[in-house]
Amino acid sequence: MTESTAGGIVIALFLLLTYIIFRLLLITWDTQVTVTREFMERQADRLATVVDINSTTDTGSDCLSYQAQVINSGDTRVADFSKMDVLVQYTNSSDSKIATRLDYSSDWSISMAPDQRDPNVWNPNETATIAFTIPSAPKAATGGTVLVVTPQGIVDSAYFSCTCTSGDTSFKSPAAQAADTGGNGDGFELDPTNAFADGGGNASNINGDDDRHRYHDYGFSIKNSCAISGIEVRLDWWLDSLGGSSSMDVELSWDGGASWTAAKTDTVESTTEHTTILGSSSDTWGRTWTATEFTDASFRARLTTNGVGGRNYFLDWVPVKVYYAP
Ligand SMILES: [Ca+2]
Ligand SMILES: [Ca+2]
Ligand SMILES: [Ca+2]
Repeated sequence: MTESTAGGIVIALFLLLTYIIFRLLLITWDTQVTVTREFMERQADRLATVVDINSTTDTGSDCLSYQAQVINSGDTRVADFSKMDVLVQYTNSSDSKIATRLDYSSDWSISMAPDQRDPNVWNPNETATIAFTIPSAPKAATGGTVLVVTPQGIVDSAYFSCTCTSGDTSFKSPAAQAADTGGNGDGFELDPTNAFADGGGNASNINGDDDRHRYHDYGFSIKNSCAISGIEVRLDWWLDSLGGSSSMDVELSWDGGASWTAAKTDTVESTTEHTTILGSSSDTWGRTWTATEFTDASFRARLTTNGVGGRNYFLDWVPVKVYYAP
């Protein structure tokens, strides 16, 4: 090998090494640039993303369902809602602190209206309705905080509460019944479920002096932020004949039949159906009630047919109306 050949090989190796190093630097530089550009784009997206919760409302009588009106006031559209987070925190009616992430589709959903541009995509300036359901009702007269987090990590929060507006349940029919002790122990033994509706046949208590019968499962749904201002029980009933000593009592229970109010009595006797309303919009039957005492598990109405002489008692309907106010 001549000296000049050896020199050429050294130079060639040097050039090859220089090229390899240069390529490696270039690749690293490209990667850095790409990473930096992606980061800058994400930051720009972030800065361009703004959501504002305009309002929240409760949409059910059970204080579990709410809606938040949220405007996309930034420049970024949101298409993948599964990457959004909706979180709530509040104190529930058992005094437990709840802080939880709600699951997309099962616990919350989103809809845009109007949604003319890109259906099912939340475009800038579109207002979305986020409907969410919380796992338990907030403590009476309190609310909670809902946080909406976009896929870019932008957060807005708002207060939600379950507010009571004055009203009444209208007369609700029972959907369950059972004979109670008293008299000969069989209550309205014939067709007791006929008292679930106005008309459509009647329940009968034959030779039924002093029998008792429970009606319940009225299906009330009263917000737990409401106070109870009155209770009415309607009786549509009559007798087989007048004796001057027959009447019908109603008592109410708030704990599934363990405890009862004092009785109210209809002393009107008739041999054709007559309607009496016991209680009133401002009569709470001698106690202070909570909304939860009207659930099917708790609320009961008990009828007693008072009399002598072996009267037959006929009952068409026994609905109950509850009045409530904030
Ligand atoms: Ca009977
Ligand atoms: Ca009737
Ligand atoms: Ca009936």
